[in-house]
Amino acid sequence: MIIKNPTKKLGKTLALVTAMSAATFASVAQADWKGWNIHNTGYPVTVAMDSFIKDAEKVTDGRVSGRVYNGAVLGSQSDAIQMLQVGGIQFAGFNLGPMGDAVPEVNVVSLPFIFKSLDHMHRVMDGPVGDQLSDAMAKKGIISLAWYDGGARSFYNTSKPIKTPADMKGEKFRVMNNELYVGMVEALGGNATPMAYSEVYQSLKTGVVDGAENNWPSYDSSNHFEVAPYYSLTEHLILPECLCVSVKAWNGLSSSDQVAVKKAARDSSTLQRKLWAERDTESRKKVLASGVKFNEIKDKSAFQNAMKPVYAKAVKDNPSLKTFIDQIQNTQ
Ligand code: BDP
Repeated sequence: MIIKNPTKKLGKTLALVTAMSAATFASVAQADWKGWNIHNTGYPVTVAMDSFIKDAEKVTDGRVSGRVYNGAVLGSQSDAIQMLQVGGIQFAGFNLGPMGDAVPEVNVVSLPFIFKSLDHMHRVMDGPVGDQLSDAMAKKGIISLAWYDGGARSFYNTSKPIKTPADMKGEKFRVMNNELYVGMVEALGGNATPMAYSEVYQSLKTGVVDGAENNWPSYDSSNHFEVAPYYSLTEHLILPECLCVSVKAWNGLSSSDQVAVKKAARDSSTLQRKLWAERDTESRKKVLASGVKFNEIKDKSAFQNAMKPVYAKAVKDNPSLKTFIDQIQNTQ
């Protein structure tokens, strides 16, 4: 579901947080951090988040401690973004895709084909653009401590390879919660349904949707490959992920603890990127060996050209994106 009225939704979340037990708040005062994570045990983000919170405890002599709640048991990603903003949870590993509603500047990373490669994304996010996006997030209550990898996302579906945009006609694809992705799929000729990650497997299986899009590790770990065995290498999105902390939790730390916790976050990012590269290869091998029908798209220009109206609309809706687009395109 796209959140049409963020203020109303935020009110609901605030009520939810207020309703949380007093015990929760008492423990938060002792810096007992609750971490939201959408993935399961062993996934690169999960391992890195666990390593971060353990390190944070060590380097702050226990002034920060906590645990990561896997599998989105604390709520959907959109709910978690709002919980982080109001301090209902203290840290999270987020894909930046659904962050556009809360922090419009971040939508620049959701523009299809904006990054030329994973290395290019690293150079951008580890440079001034990444810093400016962090500043924009901080203004909305979210401190981004480090950028994690999320690979390249491609389309997959149940019945046929997507060789050109024409193959998307009549197909319904699940997208993450961001209107920009609805525009992206429609510009390619398909139909789009925003949906929580946890609902996608069943929806593919029962035909509620015909396809979805994701990177190799998530295509593998979600078992979507079992029900949607055609994977077409569009690589239309290279989405960074972030290790984020709520402003409330962050402001509760002394400045020396902030420095130490930030270092723990950066170290976890080094670990995550290494694990990501390994997992990307492993997952690809695994799903291909299990019979996934792989369609490599040598020339992606038809997909890229179809994105012009998506860029135009994004800039019209949010003129500040123009400078970010130029900066990213000018980053070698
Ligand atoms: C995965 C991301 C996760 C997203 C998920 C999705 O790591 O954060 O929520 O895709 O498609 O690759 O919803």
